[in-house]
Amino acid sequence: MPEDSIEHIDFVEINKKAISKPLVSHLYTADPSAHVFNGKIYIYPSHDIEAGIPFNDNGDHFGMEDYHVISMDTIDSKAIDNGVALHVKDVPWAERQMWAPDAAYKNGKYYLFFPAKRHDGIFQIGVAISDSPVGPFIPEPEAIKGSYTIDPAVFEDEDGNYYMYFGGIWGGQLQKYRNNKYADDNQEPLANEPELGPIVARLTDDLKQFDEEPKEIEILDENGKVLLAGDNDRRFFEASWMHKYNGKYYFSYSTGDTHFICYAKGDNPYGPFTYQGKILNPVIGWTSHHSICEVEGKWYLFYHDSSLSKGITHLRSVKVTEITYKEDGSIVTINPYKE
Ligand code: FUB
Repeated sequence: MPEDSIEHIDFVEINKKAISKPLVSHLYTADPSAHVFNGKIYIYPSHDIEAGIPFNDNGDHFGMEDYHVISMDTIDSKAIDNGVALHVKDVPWAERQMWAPDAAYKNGKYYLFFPAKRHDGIFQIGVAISDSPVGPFIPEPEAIKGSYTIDPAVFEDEDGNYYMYFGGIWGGQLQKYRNNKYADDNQEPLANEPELGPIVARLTDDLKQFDEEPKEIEILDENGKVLLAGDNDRRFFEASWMHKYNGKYYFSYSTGDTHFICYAKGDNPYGPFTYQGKILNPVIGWTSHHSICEVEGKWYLFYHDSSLSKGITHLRSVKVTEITYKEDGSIVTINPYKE
């Protein structure tokens, strides 16, 4: 929902209608990446703060400085805040804006992947490592070579390969890149041109680097054509996520300025993916961001909204609700507030 409409919202009413409550309310959390490690649920969110920077289309008001990992024994149990897992002051290459992270587990180690702005204002993606799923995480001294833009999501395929999906337009800077190269003159494509797709790269065995040149992903419409940049209700904006269901690859993402979480399906981790529909209708707040995670045989959507902060775009709260698949593998669209 656009920021200019919040004055007209009755937050007491909307919170009564909300299908789920914030998992934690003593701090603001957003962009939840959920995983089950050793039978327990771990959520890797952004930690929203009031940085005192006015709203703008570059997202400068999202001035986050650290990460806290949230854990839950079961989907219904209390969510525990495990304290600071990584702070920007401990990341040599990063200066500010610790945006949406993700995590992965391999060979006894936990890996936290996170975007941040370098000292020159350009986003890159870094990795930090821990023996514990809740950190503290020790950052690598440099960002991942060849990484750019925001919102890393790391997917472990059944064959043991790990892939990172990333990218986001506007404040996420993806419009400045073509073929993995930055140029200040580059802009968003025109409305009748193909969209800028999300980016994917397989990770090296130690999960510290890309193992290949990142590739742009194609999201196709029902006629097999790449979605157009002007197709704002369906085109990729940010917040990549990948999960596998019944042998198919489900790539999901946010449409940004139209505030939907949508998904597209494919037969391999690189796509192409064919657009299928909406998973989540707009939430209170400008951004929408999610992850999809299987917990004890049921599938859940972790998402956020700004209902607790009464609509303040950059003060969000992580929530969870169950996903329903139809027999044909499609996902039933979720309304975050009951009619
Ligand atoms: O949290 C900052 C940014 O807002 C994320 O990186 C985007 O996905 C959006 O949720």
